[in-house]
Amino acid sequence: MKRIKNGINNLWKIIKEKCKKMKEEHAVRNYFKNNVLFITFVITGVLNSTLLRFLSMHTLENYLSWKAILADTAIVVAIGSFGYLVKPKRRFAYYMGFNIFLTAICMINSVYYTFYTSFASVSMLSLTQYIGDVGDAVVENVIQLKDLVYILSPIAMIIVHLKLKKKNYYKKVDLKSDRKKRALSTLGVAGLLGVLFLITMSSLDVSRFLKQWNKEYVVMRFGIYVYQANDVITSIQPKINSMFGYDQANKEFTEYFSDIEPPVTNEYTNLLKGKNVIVIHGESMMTNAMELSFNGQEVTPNLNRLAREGMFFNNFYSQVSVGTSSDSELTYNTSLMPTKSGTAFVSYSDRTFITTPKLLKEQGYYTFSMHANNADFWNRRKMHNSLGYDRFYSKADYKVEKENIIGLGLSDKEFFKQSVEKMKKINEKNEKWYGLLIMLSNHTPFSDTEKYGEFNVDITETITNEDGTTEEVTYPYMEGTKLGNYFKSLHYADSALGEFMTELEEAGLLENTVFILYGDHDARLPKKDYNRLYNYDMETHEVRDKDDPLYKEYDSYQYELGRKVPFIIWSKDLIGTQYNTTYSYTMGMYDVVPTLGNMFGFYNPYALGHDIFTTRENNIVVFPNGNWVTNKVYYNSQKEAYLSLSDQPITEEEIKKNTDYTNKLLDVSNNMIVFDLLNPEKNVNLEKK
Ligand code: GP9
Ligand code: MN
Repeated sequence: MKRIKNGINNLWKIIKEKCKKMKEEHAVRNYFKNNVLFITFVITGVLNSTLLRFLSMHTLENYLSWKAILADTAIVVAIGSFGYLVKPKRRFAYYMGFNIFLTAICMINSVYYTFYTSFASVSMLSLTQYIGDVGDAVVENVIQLKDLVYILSPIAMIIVHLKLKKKNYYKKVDLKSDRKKRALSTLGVAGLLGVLFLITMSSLDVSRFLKQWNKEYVVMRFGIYVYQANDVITSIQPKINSMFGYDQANKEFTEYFSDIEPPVTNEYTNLLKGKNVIVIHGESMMTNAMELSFNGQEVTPNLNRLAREGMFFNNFYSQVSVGTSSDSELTYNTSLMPTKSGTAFVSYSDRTFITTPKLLKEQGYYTFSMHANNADFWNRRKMHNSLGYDRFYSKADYKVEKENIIGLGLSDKEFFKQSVEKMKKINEKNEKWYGLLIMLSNHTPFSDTEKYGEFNVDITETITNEDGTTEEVTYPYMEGTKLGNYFKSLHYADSALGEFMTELEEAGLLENTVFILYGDHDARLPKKDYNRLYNYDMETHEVRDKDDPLYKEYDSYQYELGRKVPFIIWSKDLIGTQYNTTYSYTMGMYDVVPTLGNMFGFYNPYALGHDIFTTRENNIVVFPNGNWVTNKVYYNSQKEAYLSLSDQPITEEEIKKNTDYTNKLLDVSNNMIVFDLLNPEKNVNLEKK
């Protein structure tokens, strides 16, 4: 301890002496005097990046985000340090070149942000031809004043340069110290700033940086320069991934599909052919919440009604990876699994996909998708085009007023209301249509509780006193927990769904229409909250604690199996028929394409899932992490352990067979996307089945 104290004292002494010496030698003043060009370069570069953030994202979080300034400074100082290696005569050219480059990054992103409320990506360069007719942000003038302000930076550089030239600065400047030393010490400062930045990074920062799709967040925390450099790397990576191993991948792909049986007909074949379709992407909707009531009030009365009146698949799993919502959309539309690295929506949006909208278009359908969030979120602007939607209605197509915002953006109630108006027009113009509506309000962290409306997640009872008077007593239950807030949020989303159904009915849009709903993924809620939920004793109004013999642990298996999401097919014509029932087959998102294909009369020969009415009890659902589940067993590949789900015996052979099947399927799926194997121009062996 004493040693450390002494050490600190010594260090402090050295710093003090150094400072004193510097003061005597006017070191700071001299440094500024001798490095005017470099300093101008750094200040203008950092200022431009900061201006871009401030003029684009108007949130307090952004204004206060100092991390981005740190990262920008580190980058600009690092670039600037190499300027010292350049001969003084050429030094201005070096700094000016980079200044123009950095200014261009800011300007392009500024214009891009005005159009798309997001930041530019080199992978989007091919899309610039559509800039005029995106219809997403109707802007009278492409370039606005705020996009031009960045030009002040090169102007400042030129002015400074001319002044320095006049003073003969370039002839004097290098006499004092040698170039290499200056370059190295400046690079050292950049490195130090970089390290300082790295240690302030949170795990959320790291994960968002690696995924790169939440562009606003990355720019807010890392600054535009780091964002753009990372963007170049993530845009190139898929190209590198697809450079090696094509032949092997194609061979395995051909073999895999030569073993697949052609579809067979059953009592569901063509059952829904020719009907209009409304698909609801139910953000974070989970099946287990459908079974719950608080104080006699169901969490999801409308979902439950749809489930009661339609075809309800209550053993249905989403199969997402890090791409969450987008992975769900991918698998729902294509019957392919998420990619092993990156996300298909962001890294592989230019690949060829065989999709439900494309196949329905062959039957004369008009296809559209609607989502009131920013179109670039998850790269949907590009990807929904690749998936075959004729039109993607995004945030810019909706009136988003402040009082209608919940969580990430426009509230579901308002989203549905405005969507119905658009759908009425679509219905007038098109004989048959298919539309996907992506919900938004029920999104983590479920903290906008005051906007969800009243839903009591504690237990309230009316008790009668001895004197005959009554009073209401509330027992603490789920109030204040994340799961409790989730129920409130879900109850809101459910009521939005209810209002939507009423609006559709009033608009006559439910006639000859099939209503399909899927939960996109689970809500990633804490296990401890489930333990509280399932260990509440309604008699004693106590939550059993862990030591209680009646305490039932919600273990990791239950948690994983509890991540089921609803899948419902509802149509007025199905109510009361033999089809109007609950199906408990183990089913995954990748089974939707073949199952709907059978019912609507289309066929995707490269689907990885199955028609559930053909496989029935014999289905298997694989997960991107290598886990899998059947009606009999759930297998966890990380633990290499399983949980039996029936009384039937499970053999080692069976486990191995299913694990091999899972690994093969994941490989083939990944290769199909990475090597673009469904693109007839790239895969000559591709024969239309
Ligand atoms: C964003 C929304 C949410 O537009 O779909 O995406 P998620 O965070 O669930 O992947
Ligand atoms: Mn989602």
